[in-house]
Amino acid sequence: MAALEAADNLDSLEDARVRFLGRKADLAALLRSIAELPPEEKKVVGRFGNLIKKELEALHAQRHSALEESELVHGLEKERIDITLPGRGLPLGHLHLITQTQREIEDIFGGLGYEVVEGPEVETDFYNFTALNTPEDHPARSLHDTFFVTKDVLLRTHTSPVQVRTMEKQRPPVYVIVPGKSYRRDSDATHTPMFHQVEGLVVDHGITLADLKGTLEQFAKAMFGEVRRIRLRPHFFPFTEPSVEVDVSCMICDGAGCRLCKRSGWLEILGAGMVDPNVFEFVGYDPEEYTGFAFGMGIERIAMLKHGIVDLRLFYENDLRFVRQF
Ligand code: 2U9
Repeated sequence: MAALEAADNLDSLEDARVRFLGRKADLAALLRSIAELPPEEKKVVGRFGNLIKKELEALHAQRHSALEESELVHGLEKERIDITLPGRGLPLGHLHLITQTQREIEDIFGGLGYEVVEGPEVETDFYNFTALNTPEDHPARSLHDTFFVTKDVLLRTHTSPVQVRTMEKQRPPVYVIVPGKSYRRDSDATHTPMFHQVEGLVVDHGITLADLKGTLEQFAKAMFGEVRRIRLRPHFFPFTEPSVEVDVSCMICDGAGCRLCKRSGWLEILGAGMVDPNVFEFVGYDPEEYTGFAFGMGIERIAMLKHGIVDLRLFYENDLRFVRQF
């Protein structure tokens, strides 16, 4: 009984059980020997032997459940966790500034009811140039300016072929913006061979240059601030007539003139114009029934102006000190 009491864990309790209650214990031997005792001793030894055995077994059972309970409590205590501690944070990346800026532009035009459309980056000469009213001898069609895959297949130089494909597929009204990568054989501080554009196209009854101006003014204000103004300067593109370049009032000096805007008070943000009737002919729209406007902007340029980034190449060097700032 002292050995069972002294056991302070389930292992030493089991040792004590084997020693005093096991098949090889003195008590077991005593109980086995009863058969050979004279009849008058059998009764006494049998009664006391079994009494001792029952008492030891009862004590063992009691100690066993007590130790089991305390080992459980001890184990739970050891495994206790403080659920009020803050969790370990997982390092989480974020979208590249070009993607963020693209999404911001998409959201602004999305709010004006435009649909976002995407298309192939490898294009045919027809969709990239011919259908966009670009003459056979235009410099953009030269090996010097465009990445050609074969004589008739090339890397698109703008996202405009997607608008051509869209018009082939559906009748007006068309209100779409087309974001995506474009490719030109150009590489210096202000040009990379791959860059990102967002272009827009509207075709409907009675669309005028006033609709274009109002739309781009709303865009400039949403992107660069409510106080911004825009101005349109005459320009030329093969696919629009008339064509314009669009400036926004400088966000540093608000038009007064500073280093960023080279004293002019204005910053060029995009090109635009009324869709040339020849383009409508190529996709089977009646230019007597419909008019439309189109515009195009470089996402890199918009992001640089908005965030004061001075070198285009920073976007593609993957230096995390740059990338993490936005
Ligand atoms: C169709 C008809 C007309 C898209 C247009 C521009 C003017 C333009 C440049 C801005 C900077 C390209 O990224 S950039 O170098 N784009 O100035 N883009 S109008 O006109 C279209 C497009 C499709 C069917």
